[in-house]
Amino acid sequence: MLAPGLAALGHEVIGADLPGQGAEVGIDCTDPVAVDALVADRHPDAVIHLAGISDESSLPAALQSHVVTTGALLEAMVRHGVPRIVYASSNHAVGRTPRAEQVGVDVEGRPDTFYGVGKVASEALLRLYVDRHGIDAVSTRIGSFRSRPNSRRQLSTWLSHQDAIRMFHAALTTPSPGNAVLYGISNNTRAWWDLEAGRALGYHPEDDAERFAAEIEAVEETEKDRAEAAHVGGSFATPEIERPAFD
Ligand code: 15L
Repeated sequence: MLAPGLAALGHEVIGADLPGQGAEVGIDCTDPVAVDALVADRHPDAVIHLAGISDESSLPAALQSHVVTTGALLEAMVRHGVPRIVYASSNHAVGRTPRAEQVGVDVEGRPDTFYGVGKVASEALLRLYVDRHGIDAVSTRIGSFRSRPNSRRQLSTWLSHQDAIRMFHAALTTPSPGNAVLYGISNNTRAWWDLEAGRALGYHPEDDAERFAAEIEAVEETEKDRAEAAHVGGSFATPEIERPAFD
């Protein structure tokens, strides 16, 4: 979805994924040697890092999947002079934050899962490389990336496909962001994450989950809906997802 969307805005996109997944380049981003060879060979202007387990896992798997991949990409970028990375972080980096009117990008890292820990640690790694090497890094704390919202929580957290394209385009093209963080949600009437940081970077979302509200609210509110409403991270901040750190 993202690759053709960015191509339509004039970007030349090289897609990379695990071998056998149908991407132009088959690569395991946890392998720093392979990542280095790819960056040296194709020398992109920027990296968009979407690789990683998108759900909860063991602690070692989360660290490998989120932090080691980010480290491999950053090392290769610095070695080969690639100046910018846009990172798919997540709302789960701050998922244990109680729901408030507006959650800004400056709230403390407060993960709700090992997945969230991986995102906080990756954001910290980006910060280190910005400070050490002067690269630009934009962490997009993505909400619920879906073709449409499917729950009460997602009336607040939805990120539409078209807004995701707008968001990554802005993060790639905004002048000199340094180390920046934004919330990756659409222009939702019920948003509780502050969109100002994104707007300052040129991200102007156009979709609003509200047009699905009547349909979603026609179904009776469940216990799960109520539990999801307590914290930013929704179900990731409930006891059902808790698991031991090690398999
Ligand atoms: C995420 O970061 C996850 O990758 C996805 O599975 C959803 O849980 C999403 O956040 C969300 O919060 O809705």
